[in-house]
Amino acid sequence: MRGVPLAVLLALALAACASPGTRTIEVSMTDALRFEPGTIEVAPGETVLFEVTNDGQSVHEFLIGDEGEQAAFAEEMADDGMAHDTDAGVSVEPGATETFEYTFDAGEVDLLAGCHEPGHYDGGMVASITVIEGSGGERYRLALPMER
Ligand SMILES: [Cu+2]
Repeated sequence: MRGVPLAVLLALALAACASPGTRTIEVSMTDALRFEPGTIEVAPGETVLFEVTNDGQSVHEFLIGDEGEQAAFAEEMADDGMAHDTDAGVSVEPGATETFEYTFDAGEVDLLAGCHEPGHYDGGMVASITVIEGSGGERYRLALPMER
């Protein structure tokens, strides 16, 4: 370590800590009323960048919530017929891609992602999201590059 300025060591240590290693998950939505992938596993407390692409001809949405929240989304859609634009997800025009970040709380289990365009959710346009200890491990490897 002699001859290496302390400031350089500190900078390296900070750089290592500053990398949150946010995982990106690509999701495709189709007019077959399906999400691909249909099941997603995340770690407690993990922040995921969702990259949601609409591969269909009609508008689709990707909204994260438990069963009660999905019911509320459906009700809102029935009330005003407006596509949603919330922290819980995105509404995506045909052929477009939207991104959003979502952090999964440690206490959340058995979440769903649903599309609430008329008839889509009931038609099976729902994906399951499971918060599992030990999944999404990449972020820990990425966050600790100096331990190799
Ligand atoms: Cu849809």
